[in-house]
Amino acid sequence: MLRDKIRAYVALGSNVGDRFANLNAGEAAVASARGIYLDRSSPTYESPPAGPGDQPDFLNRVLAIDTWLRPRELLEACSKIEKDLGRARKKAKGPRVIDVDILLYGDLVVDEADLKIPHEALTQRPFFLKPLMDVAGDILIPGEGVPVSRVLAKLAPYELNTYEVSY
Ligand code: PH2
Ligand code: MG
Ligand code: MG
Repeated sequence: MLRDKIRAYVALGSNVGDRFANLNAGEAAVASARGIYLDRSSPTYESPPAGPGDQPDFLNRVLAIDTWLRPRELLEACSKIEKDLGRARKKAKGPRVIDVDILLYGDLVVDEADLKIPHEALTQRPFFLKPLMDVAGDILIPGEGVPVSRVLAKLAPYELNTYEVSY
């Protein structure tokens, strides 16, 4: 049976090598993956590392996709793209050539050991929320019932340190 397509949002991150080229390669790989249609791509943002601070600044971008893949199939597709682009699994939250994270999958909420949707850090990370707003508008975050703008406003008293860049 044919499956419906689901609107999902995927975040790209890189802080090793030619970060901008790495995001472009990640985006191209997402666009050409089976079962994924790339609809929109956000501007690119630069920010200091969240988590361990002894690593270079990151570039991040968010992609709006339509996908016929189920959540776990999408996760596998993201991991495959990371592997194909030379990502080595090392330190948690450490430096990486490319990170491909599922932020949202329709209005689905998944809370499993190896798969959390929405992304477990979505509401703490301006480098996810700002580009998400760019491609999704002010959508409600599934499970939270709160619009992206409200979450960003709560983070605003702190230095957001997340700036749009172009190379
Ligand atoms: N990803 C991490 C850890 N820290 N910091 C920024 N600024 N951007 C990221 O994408 C990022 C991070 C682990 O995935
Ligand atoms: Mg990540
Ligand atoms: Mg990841």
